[in-house]
Amino acid sequence: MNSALGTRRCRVAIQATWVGIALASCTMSEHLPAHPPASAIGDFPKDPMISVVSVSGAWHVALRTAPDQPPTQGTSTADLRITDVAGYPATGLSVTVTPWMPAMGHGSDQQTGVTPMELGRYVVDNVDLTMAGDWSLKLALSHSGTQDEAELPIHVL
Ligand SMILES: [Cu+2]
Repeated sequence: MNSALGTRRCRVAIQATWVGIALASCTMSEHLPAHPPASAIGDFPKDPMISVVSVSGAWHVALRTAPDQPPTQGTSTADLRITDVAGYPATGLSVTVTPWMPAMGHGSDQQTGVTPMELGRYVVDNVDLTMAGDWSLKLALSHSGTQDEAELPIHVL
């Protein structure tokens, strides 16, 4: 028995196992994301749909939406790009986002998830706009213990 050959066979078998696992996980991932992770979403429109200034005046917030801008009824992803008054990216903010329909006094059943990205960019998953009409995204912004708010009006088609 050639032991070197035996070792090689074993190594090939291990590699084949890993390839099998990799293939299996690739196949599985095709079925996963109804809501892909924020980090996987790159395609927002070049121009923001709207830009607002926070209540205190400290932050400028630009909103983009995907897959449609303006968003259609259903679940969207929002991209917030936040800068300070001098135009520098606002990194390290704590951001929460609540969809709200002011005229009807209700929000949505789903909770949004906010993922901080590079350069003052915050991607908001699971923005569930359950009806057509006028909504607003209510933002709570917290930085170094200072609280602030902003509101982004959205007309949902
Ligand atoms: Cu409503």
